[in-house]
Amino acid sequence: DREPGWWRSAVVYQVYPRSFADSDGDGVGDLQGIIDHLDHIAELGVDVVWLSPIYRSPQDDNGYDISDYQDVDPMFGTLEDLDRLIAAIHERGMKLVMDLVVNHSSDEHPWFQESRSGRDAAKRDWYVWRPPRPGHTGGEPGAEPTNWHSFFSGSTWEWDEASGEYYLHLFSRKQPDLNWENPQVREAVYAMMRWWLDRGVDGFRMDVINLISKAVGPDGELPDGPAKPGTRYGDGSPFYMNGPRNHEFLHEMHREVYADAAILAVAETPGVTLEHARLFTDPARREVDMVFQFEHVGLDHGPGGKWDLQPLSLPDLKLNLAAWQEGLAAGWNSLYWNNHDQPRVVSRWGDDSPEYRVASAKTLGTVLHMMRGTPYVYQGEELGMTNVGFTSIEDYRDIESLNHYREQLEHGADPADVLAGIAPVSRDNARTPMQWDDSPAAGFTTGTPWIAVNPNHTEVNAAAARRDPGSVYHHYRRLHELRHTHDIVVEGSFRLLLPEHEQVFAYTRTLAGSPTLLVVANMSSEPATVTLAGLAGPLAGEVLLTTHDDGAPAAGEELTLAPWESRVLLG
Ligand code: ISL
Repeated sequence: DREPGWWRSAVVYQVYPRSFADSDGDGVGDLQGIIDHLDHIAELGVDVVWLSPIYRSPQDDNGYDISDYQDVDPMFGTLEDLDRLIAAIHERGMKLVMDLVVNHSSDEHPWFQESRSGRDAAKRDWYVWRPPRPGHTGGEPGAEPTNWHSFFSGSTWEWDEASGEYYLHLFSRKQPDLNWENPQVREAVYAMMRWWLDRGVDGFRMDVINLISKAVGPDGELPDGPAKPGTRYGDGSPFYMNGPRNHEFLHEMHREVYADAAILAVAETPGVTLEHARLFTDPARREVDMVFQFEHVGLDHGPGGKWDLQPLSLPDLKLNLAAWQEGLAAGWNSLYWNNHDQPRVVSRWGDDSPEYRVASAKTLGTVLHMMRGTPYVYQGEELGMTNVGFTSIEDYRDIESLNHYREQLEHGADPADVLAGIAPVSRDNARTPMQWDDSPAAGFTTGTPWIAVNPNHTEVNAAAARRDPGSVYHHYRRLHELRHTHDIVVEGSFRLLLPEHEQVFAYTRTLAGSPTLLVVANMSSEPATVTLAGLAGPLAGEVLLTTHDDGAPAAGEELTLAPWESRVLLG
């Protein structure tokens, strides 16, 4: 019952199972917890649930290190629980997208166990093994085959004393990269994907799928990258991002797995350019339906990268999103502020003070959801959940934050400075437990949560939000309703207005045979006045959605907005 292109009018809700709902009191979320709370998701009016990994895993990177692709980790439940979840999702008219993590596996996967057993092992070539740098002894600093810096700090190469070679891991040493050059690897992945489709899932979110093709030379050589400031490593990304055979591999996957299945295939693609995104998503090329691009979530990174967060320039954000709206006008965008890797948007680009938290969360939602593409809502975003504000390294759980802290201290950095860099951006901001109610563990668990609950759950929680018609939750519900009732929200062409304005994000959507849709949003904590030339009609049109019921009327082409006020108008 999947029509081709069904995802164009869909809204996706991401569940991070570990932090969503714990049904058995062990402090970790599980599949039964998701089943118990499915009505919260269904009543929000979303169409698709995307589940972060629930597969068997040593949990070095919270499940993004998989040791069995065809089983559920006991921490989350059983395959039978998953079958019940799939059925419960389908019963409510929703679909299920699974995370697909095949750039790497766990080092505890039987494939890797076999591969590391010796240089002549049958599966040796399923992973990326290389000898030490010529003239060096394996295991000594500087002997790594390339100078690449891992996403999770340190080298991307781990020395394996027993078999006398290094293996590649772009992420943690417990996440060895699979060798996509080997056709047996690709066939094993495709077979596994077909098995999941037969089990009833409706799509895949493909983890770092634009890192699978490494720029391997004719003799297997991999080049050094340019030096990375502040580390003793180099940037290897030119040799593994959007690599030489990336499109070929995705085209092959499409042909071998889902050519006729009308699934949702969304590629997570850090470092993707608009040019590559066009190729990945061009329907004629038969690769994937849409990509997650990372340019907009990199705009506030300073010279020191993500740990050096800077204030956002609104004109930069508008220009960037407009470039993607226009650049993929013939294709399709995914739209997101949040996921399990990003800090909470209301703290990052909104105003999480008691005065403006609700209005800024709503306005951020409006600006994103009225664009062209498929919106993704991350659990808790619909409540306006905020960053957690941890002050001690003991509070953190995320391997990326912990490794960065350790690496910086080794380089002599001041611990307080490093902590200050981590706090606003750590992935753990997204991973504190879902706030269901105002009870001590926020209704997430009857036990001790694996990571601390945000203390503001006494105010910010689902029970309170569902009772309050003025909540972020009900605003998101209306945004989803607009997408489902107005073709122009799905298909209309996008045009940015007032690109230089420092406070206001405004744009139109137009569609033949429809009045113009106008979005005008004050993205600041000060009042703002704008003149929208030629738009007096839409400004005086029907109000489809607003954050402030008592907003000032437009005076011709001029409008004054309260702090964080936004309006969606049709006229
Ligand atoms: O989180 C990031 C920056 O803080 C990204 O660089 C992130 O590591 C990158 O987008 C890849 O993310 C995905 O693959 C990782 C996993 O840790 C992330 O949770 C996942 O979303 C490795 O599987």
